[in-house]
Amino acid sequence: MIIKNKKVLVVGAGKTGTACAHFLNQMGARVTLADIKKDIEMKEVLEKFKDTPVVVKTGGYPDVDGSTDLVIVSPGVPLDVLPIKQAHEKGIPVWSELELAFRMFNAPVIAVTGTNGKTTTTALIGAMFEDAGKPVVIAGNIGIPLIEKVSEITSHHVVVVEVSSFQLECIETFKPKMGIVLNLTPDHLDRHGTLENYARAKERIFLNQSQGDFSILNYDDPRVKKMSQSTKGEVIFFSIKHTLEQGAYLFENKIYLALGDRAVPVIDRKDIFIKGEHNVQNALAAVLAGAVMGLEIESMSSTLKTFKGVPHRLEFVDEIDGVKYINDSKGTNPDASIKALLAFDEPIVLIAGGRNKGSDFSQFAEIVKEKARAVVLLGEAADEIYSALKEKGFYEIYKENTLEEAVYRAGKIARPGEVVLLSPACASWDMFKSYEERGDLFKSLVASLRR
Ligand code: UMA
Repeated sequence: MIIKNKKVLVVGAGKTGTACAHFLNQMGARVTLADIKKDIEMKEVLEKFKDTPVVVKTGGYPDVDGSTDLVIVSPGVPLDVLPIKQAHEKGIPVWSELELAFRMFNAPVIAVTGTNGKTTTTALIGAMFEDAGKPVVIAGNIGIPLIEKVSEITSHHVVVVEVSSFQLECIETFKPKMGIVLNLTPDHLDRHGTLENYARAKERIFLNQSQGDFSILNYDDPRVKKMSQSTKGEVIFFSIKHTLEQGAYLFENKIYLALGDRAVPVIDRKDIFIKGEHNVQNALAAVLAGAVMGLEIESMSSTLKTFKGVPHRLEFVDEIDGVKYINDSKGTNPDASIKALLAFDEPIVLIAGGRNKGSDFSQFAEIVKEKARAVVLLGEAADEIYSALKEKGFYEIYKENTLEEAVYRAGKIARPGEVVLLSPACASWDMFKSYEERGDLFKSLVASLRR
């Protein structure tokens, strides 16, 4: 589609929407950027576009009539909002930013999705390419809209992009050279309704794949394994539990790569810098992706020894009076926080709670009982988590109103040799703009405990 002079409505004016509006305006489109937020909350956006032809509509959306050529929907905007419905009725294309960006460059894409681990895996694959001296662009749900990067991409680049179920819902031609699905556990059910719908959205990563493309799947996750039936790409599995004839697997605590007719060792599990079983899984997927795309084993193994992970994901903050403080603000669903809890041998004082995205907390409560000595709860879901914990017979629970109070409380309770872990099992949106804002505040509160 030629963008010049097209009338485009961009719905949602967060990171994605503003980046799309900026890009489309530069391409000569006639852009309206709309958001439900009122003027007062949109000062920055209004300021950014004030001297441009982009029309910023606040406090709601304009009607989509027959003169609109294209609607771009931000990932956080549900698809039942009026302008999207109107566009569908009139046969006007509705794309995610991922679809728009994909149409703007010509380079192979490695797309990573899954419920948990996708940010770490995306960053890890990106680091492997960087360390090997190959031109790479890293973007997507990781926090940098891909559209912001398209001008940098040449045909020599590899584009590593983290994609969410929300972004995949509105693709049309998006066709990654390599699609990776790491795992699938309940998340975003408030938006997708059922786990089946959520899985279907994730599976769209393979929608346009054909011969010559690769579908990398987790052999140990039955829902993900089953996706092998719905892709036309070449399926390659990774597994932590099974020795595979082809693919990447863990055997006697070593990562092996079996491509073609021989299996070669890549790295000892203990030498991988980022800890936890879930990170072995992420490493398996990354090694497989890198090897298929031509990276040397030695180079990937050296990256695995040095890659420090991503901020807000099991991020070490400080050790004060023998207590380690860990920021896992990216633990925005029970499964992610279970993985965080399991990554420690020390007793844990857990800070949890926030906005529940439709998850059930019973399994989370079981693991909390096993791994935590005390829990400090906050946010909208505090009562729900409280009940789930009590049901499992866990009573060492404190409730606080703010993150500040929660951190001070945790600092008081924690004994030398213990870990204070912020891993909320919930989204941040009841109290913060993003999990990044929540994690950053946690880090500065921990710093203030030192003073
Ligand atoms: N808005 C509306 N109408 C609505 C809902 C929201 O107008 O019905 C407006 C809000 O008022 C706000 C804007 O939309 O101004 C926010 O848009 P957005 O929620 O799509 O957020 P962005 O800032 O564009 O960030 C998005 C991703 N956010 C979500 O998917 C919720 C970011 O992923 C991503 O990093 C960024 O694009 C760049 O690609 C965050 C995330 O939480 C990290 N993702 C989920 C996850 O990882 O589990 C999917």
